[in-house]
Amino acid sequence: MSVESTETNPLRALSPQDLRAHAAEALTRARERSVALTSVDDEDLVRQHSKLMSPLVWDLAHIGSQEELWLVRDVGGREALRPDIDDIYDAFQHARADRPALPLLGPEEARKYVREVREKSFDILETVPLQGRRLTEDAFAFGMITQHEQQHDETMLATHQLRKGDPVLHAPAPPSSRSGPLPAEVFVPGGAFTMGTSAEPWALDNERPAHEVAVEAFFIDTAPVTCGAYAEFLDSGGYEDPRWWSERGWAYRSEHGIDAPRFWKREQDGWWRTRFGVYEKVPAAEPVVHVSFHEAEAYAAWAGRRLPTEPEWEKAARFDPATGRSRRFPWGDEEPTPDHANLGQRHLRPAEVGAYPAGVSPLGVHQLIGDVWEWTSSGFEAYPGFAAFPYKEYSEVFFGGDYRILRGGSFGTDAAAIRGTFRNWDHPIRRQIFSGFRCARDARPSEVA
Ligand code: AVJ
Ligand code: FE
Repeated sequence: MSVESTETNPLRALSPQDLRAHAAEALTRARERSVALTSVDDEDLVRQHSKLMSPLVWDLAHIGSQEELWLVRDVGGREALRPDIDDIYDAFQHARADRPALPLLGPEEARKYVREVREKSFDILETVPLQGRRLTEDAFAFGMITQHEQQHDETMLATHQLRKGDPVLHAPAPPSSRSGPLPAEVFVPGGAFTMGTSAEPWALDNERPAHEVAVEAFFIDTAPVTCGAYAEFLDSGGYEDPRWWSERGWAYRSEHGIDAPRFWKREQDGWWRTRFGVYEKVPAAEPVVHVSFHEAEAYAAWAGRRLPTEPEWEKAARFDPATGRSRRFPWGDEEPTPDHANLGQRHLRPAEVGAYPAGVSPLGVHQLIGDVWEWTSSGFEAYPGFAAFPYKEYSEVFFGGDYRILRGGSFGTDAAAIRGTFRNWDHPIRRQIFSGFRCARDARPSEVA
């Protein structure tokens, strides 16, 4: 089987002018979102809403700082605007919990700083040659910085979810199910497939290179595990029974008094949750969100199943049995549209299972992209042939650490920051992120045929 063809590189078809326009548009969309997420009272901007998160005003200036570093100084070769604040906004220098105590730029200063950096970036984007240097080939650095801003926008959205008080974010409800009843699981044939990418222009270093991976035949859930199914686990005493939990998971649950997904509360008439300041009944048909890896793993054990490995998840999402090729997205090679997936904070919640029939994979798996990040059982490791680019601190320093891979993006992930190959990772105890999961199981010999 051949590895992916470079014909699928969608930016190679653009003229240099169109490529510049495309990058400018992506940067602008990210900035509109950052502005929306930071259009809150100054007090809300500088406060630390949770020890797990930075003050929003840190994220904002950090977005500008990374952009200054890569687009203004490196790509543009221009002089530093604010070399004095490099340290404050270096995520490796200060843990989130310590960031409020730093001499941060104030709200107006931070807004002015990111505006000034952006003006210079646009100036550079207009004139810098988009060839001859790997950083600017396919406008990669502009894509990388767009994704960085969108990733912090998702982080800021998680901060909003932790914020107490009346709602400040508003969005229409996502579509309801547009499918009939779905089969519980989908069969994925065994054999090699192409994992990762060498052709995707804005793929980050950890997604590269494309390589063959063999996977045994398995079954994967057609859709993410719903709140309704998860509530059955809860209501049958699943959180009180160590049988379902790993040793670490049980210790974590016991030490932290974890007794339901984050933001859930048991009322007389069932489960309720707080969602961006709204208190509401938990919707049974929606994918469960705000669970840790340990909780996902315990649910899977209770259900007599397991979490998918990272290669299994990617094969379910990308493998086309008709051609043997791996697609960019489950639905094909086209960029996501609102019909394909619940992405980009267009809605402030996951959509019901069955809401995106246009986004289904060739094998029939639903909602792999959008709605909720999906925990896999895999740790974060380099692909064979990995090379850090353009800096070790994006991926390489995290390889082999205490992380689990999450795939597919959530309702809070922008289309610019997700694709079939995109890899996210976090500590197995994390659940303030928009994390859910689906289950898998080995195929029995009699089922392989
Ligand atoms: C890839 C989502 C784990 O948000 O910590 C942002 C992305 N890296 N700034 C994160 C990132 C540097 C990263 N994740
Ligand atoms: Fe960052």
